Amino acid sequence: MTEAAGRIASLLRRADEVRKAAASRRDPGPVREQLARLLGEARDHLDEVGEEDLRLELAGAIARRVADLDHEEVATLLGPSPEVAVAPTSTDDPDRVPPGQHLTAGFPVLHVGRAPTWTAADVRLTVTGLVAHRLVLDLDGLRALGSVERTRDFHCVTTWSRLDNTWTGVRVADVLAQAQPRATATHAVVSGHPAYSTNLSLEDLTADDVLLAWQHDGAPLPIEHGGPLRLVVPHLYGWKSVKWVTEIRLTDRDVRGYWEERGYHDLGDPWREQRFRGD
Ligand SMILES: Nc1nc2c(c(=O)[nH]1)N[C@H]1C(S)=C(S)[C@@H](COP(=O)(O)O)O[C@H]1N2
Ligand SMILES: [Mo]
Repeated sequence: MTEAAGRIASLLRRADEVRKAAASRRDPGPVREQLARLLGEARDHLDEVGEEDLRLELAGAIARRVADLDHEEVATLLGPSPEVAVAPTSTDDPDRVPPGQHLTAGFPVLHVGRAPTWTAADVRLTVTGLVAHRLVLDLDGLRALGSVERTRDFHCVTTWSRLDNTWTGVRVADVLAQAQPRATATHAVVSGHPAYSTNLSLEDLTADDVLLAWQHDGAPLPIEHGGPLRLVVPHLYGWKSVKWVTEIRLTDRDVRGYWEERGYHDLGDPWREQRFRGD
């Protein structure tokens, strides 16, 4: 290994140690600054790495940590939602918590940009792309398609999981049955306010517990958690569960969304710890 590569590797090791020690801190601000500095320094040495494969590998290792830092910054800014009931923080069933996750009693609020000030009357969901019937549905139109309840755990890639969330809403499968996907449709891009999006396979999107939800734990979905209407995809990491959802677009290929563009995994299965591309 070249000198520069060795230097980068040791900066990344230090960054990982700093990050581990930070988990118990109350004020993560200074730790984030320290991490950003270490990662910035590591990046500064990249051009000195002569061998291309090694340079790319190190660039990827740095980029993953930067993406994680960005994501966490958004999370910490908003803090847990106070109005939501306390969730269990322990379970007898070790198989219920995916690898690398810990349980949280609260419900952290996590999003890029600002929450909208929508009421139920503002909900418009467009279902478009490779469908026989393009749909524009308001909340009443969605409710008319049938309402179901599913109690599921929620896993965010920033390592918190919240157990026993009861969601009420319409199954995406039932909405798509109205739109009639064309035979060529294999994936979807789901978009939400203000400029958020994510990619999903049609198979993931039409699972029985994937809902467009308007209630959480028996109460109207709070705006900070994506109310009046959000997507819930319990079997994948939380970034797939688009809040303030506005559009489902069916495609014949996998088109990356907001976090996938920034290095997160295209699939995002918490049980296989698919956090970043290549995991
Ligand atoms: N519109 C929108 N939806 C979003 C996000 C976002 O930034 N914007 N963040 C995602 C991420 S990373 C997570 S973990 C969950 C968090 O949902 P919560 O705030 O209800 O906990 O929302 C997801 N949906
Ligand atoms: Mo997340």
